[in-house]
Amino acid sequence: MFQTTNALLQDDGTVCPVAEYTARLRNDGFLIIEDLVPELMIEQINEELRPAFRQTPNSEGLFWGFQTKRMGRLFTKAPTSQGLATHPVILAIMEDILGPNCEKFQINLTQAIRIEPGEEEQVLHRDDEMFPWSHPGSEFMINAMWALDEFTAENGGTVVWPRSHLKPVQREVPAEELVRAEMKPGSVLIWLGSTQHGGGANRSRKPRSGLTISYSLGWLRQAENQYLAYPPEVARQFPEKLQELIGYKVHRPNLGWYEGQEPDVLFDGRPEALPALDLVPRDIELIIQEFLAGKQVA
Ligand SMILES: O=C(O)CCC(=O)C(=O)O
Ligand SMILES: [Fe+2]
Repeated sequence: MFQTTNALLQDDGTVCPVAEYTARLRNDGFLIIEDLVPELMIEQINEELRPAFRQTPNSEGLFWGFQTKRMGRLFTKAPTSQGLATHPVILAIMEDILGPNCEKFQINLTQAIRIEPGEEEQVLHRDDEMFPWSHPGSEFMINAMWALDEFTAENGGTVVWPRSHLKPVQREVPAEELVRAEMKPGSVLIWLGSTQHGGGANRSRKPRSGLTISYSLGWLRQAENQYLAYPPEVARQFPEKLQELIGYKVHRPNLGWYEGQEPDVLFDGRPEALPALDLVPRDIELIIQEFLAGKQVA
């Protein structure tokens, strides 16, 4: 795919309307993109996740639920999910909304969520409530939920309160104001960190599985500790863009270095005695240069 500022030219010659997507996201607080990846890719991910789901116990907690399975570290458990994380349409949306407020955005977490039959509705929440900041204001997190099974109103399709990114937090909302995400495997539901939503109750007889990958401003703490989830010996196998997204590149200026270097030096072994480098953006370098030049003249 070829990226312009607000559209992506896709391999089949059609244009993907990123600007339209982000306009809807900013307006409604959420967006569903149908069939963004082929169902075959999702089948592959389901296959890769099968053993891990089998070993994962139900979560325990009033927020995470007792009839729900949740697991992280998805890029190793299901390597095919790496392609969801770096999907050009998703990255273009993140760049448009998060990009202006950071040097680079990052992955905040990966989580496969299987809502089992009988699970109750999750309490409505904003995903970014852990940050001491208020809304409406700028966004610092965005979530992408990929359907691994068909999502329906009955089986636990994510419950979203449209335009709630502009409203105070409210845990009880009249049912007619809520929408339930209904989508096929391969479709993705995207919502802002400030949009109020929750997992749906599963009144069906089969589990509902989804795969979330959330993204945040590159200078925030990540929810899932990416360096423990993917230590250097694991991350060195990943595509370069994914390495950057999980945090193996410095967020300029100076956030996240290792021995004063880009952390991805660790992929080449552990070199001794590295020189500490200025890991600052070009504009800061120029300010320092100008300041020093001025001092010489004086
Ligand atoms: O599983 C879902 O549909 C949403 C879950 C959710 O919002 C969360 O756990 O933060
Ligand atoms: Fe959530």
